[in-house]
Amino acid sequence: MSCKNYDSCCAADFMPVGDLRSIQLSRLQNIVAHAYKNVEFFRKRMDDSGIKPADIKDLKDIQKLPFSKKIDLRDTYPFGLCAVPMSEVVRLHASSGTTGKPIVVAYTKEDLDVWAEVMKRGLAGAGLSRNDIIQIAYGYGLFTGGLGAHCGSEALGATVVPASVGNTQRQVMLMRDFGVNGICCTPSYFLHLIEQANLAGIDMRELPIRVGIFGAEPWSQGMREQLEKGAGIEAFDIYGLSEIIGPGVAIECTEHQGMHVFEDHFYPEIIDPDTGEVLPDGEMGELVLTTLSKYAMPMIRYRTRDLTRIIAEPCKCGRTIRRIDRISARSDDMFIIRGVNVFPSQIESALLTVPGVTANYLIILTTEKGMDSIEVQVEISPEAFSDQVKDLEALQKNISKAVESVIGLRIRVKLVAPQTIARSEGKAKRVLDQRIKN
Ligand code: DLL
Repeated sequence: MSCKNYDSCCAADFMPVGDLRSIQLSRLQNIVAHAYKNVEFFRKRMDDSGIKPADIKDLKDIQKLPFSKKIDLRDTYPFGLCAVPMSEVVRLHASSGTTGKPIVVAYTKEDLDVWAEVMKRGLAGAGLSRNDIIQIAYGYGLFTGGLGAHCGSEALGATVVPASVGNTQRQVMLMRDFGVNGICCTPSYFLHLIEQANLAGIDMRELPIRVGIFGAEPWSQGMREQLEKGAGIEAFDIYGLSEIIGPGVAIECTEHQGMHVFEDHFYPEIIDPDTGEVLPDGEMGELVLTTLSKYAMPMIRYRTRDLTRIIAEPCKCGRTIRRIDRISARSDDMFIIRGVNVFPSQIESALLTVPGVTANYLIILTTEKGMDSIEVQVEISPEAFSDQVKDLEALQKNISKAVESVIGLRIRVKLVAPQTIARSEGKAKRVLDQRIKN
């Protein structure tokens, strides 16, 4: 076992696979019975599919259960999927999404304990402990990022700095003055923090910070390199979604070969997004999650829209819980341009292969002469700036070539000065779609 922090990790991460599968099965049977008994929506869906809780005899039987989707949460807004009386609900969170009403998620006291436990296991696996000071720079409020990371860090026994988002200069000051060792925030916000520190004459590489827990949005390997180099830290990818619990569904260990899913609480499947067919481990598809131990609002076979694959091979760290690969994209983020399907994450990966390009970029889609057109605005690092037009033109050409080789489309590249593109404090907005819709 090569986990450097085993003592503070939960043994559940390392339990024999057979034991894990039997825990999963008994929890699945319980949660399905609970959802069937207490939520009309699940009862009706299961009745319509001709399946009863007693039909779940094996983990494979999960495949008999119908899927649930975001629209189901919208249609039952706000509390239609609650499986316990409100007197048992101690917290609500909500995710705004892009349109209409938010989706609401509810937690019992025990649900919050599970959430804190998985976050604690994740932070411990990333090498943090009670001896560390952790700054939480995810937003606090209805968004699950802030409080999720907060309660997990407290459960770990670390010293928590509940900074929330914003007031970037002050965040840098707190990091320096308190001697913060770990930070939890979106990767795009951390990039902004590094920049602001540099502007204030502070080199983050000289601060005690050593671990970053980054998630809530897709980020590429190139982005990881920029964050690790810029701040002298080790960056960990953390995944989660409000509907399932919030952050802490899966997180990388120090091997950085995918994110371990806390499978004793969240059961992962990968399906073909078009047919709904369950795909074998290793194949790319849409992640479907079932909460095995969340009682206020259980979620059964929830289609996340996130595209990834399950990595079932044993991890060098010794954890027996399986991993998912980096979320390569969210199917909703895909845009179609001149008939080609493009994900913003593909563009980010290509951009960051070009030296001198920063991870501050914006994709602008417009209609020109009745045709879709794509422009990528990119900030280049101050060192890459040149007063020689030919240097800048060459850089522009390299970027354009790198992106074209990945997406197969010619794009226009506009180099913009540092600090031109709006920074976000939460999830970065990467695409501005100004196309004329027919
Ligand atoms: O973003 C929960 C969270 C907070 C996760 C902090 C990690 C850290 P939602 O606002 O409901 O919840 O958004 C969930 O964000 O379905 C993914 O599309 C995306 N997402 C979350 N983590 C990652 C990640 C929080 N590590 C949606 N990589 C999910 C890529 C991510 N996408």
